[in-house]
Amino acid sequence: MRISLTGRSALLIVDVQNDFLPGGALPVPNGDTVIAPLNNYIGLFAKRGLPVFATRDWHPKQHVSFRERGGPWPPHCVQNTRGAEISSMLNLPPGVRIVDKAFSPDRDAYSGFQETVLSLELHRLGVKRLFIGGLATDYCVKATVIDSIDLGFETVLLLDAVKGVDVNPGDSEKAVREMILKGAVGITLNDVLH
Ligand code: VGL
Ligand code: ZN
Repeated sequence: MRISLTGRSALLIVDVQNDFLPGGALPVPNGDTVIAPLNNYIGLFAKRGLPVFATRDWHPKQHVSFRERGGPWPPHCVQNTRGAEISSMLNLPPGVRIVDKAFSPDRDAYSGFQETVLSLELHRLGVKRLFIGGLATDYCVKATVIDSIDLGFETVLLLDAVKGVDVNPGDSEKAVREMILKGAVGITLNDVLH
């Protein structure tokens, strides 16, 4: 599937934070394998002067999604901790726009669009085609891709730059199928015409 990097394209990197990487509080198995491919995509976008966004899961202490409050997850990505920092291995370009999400103590938000200015900023920049990669395929990537499609963006899923948690075996594959069925275009780096 060949796809063009048009002047109205943007890259969105979802939650590549220390806590979701090996050694973190909620590690995605082999989550670090998304970093090299994402750096390749960042290079393509940066060279063209196209916008790059990065979301952060940005929870207050004692967030509703944490086990101590009956949620499904161990504490992770607590605001202003090292675990919440975006990996320093990611070569974010100057001018990267950071979007924090899931900051309300009593609500979770898997999508980067939920309660953020992301769609407003994308529209302001004239973005029509959104390329999405990062962590985790079966949670925040999936929710972000679905919202992106519902908001009318041509939504491109970076199959070589996503990894899932797979709480149940097969969750990530199932999530990819759902995103494609919904209208996402699944590609790898070789498919990008530039
Ligand atoms: C995520 C679990 C909990 C994600 C965030 O970024 O996919 N997963 N919080
Ligand atoms: Zn979270």
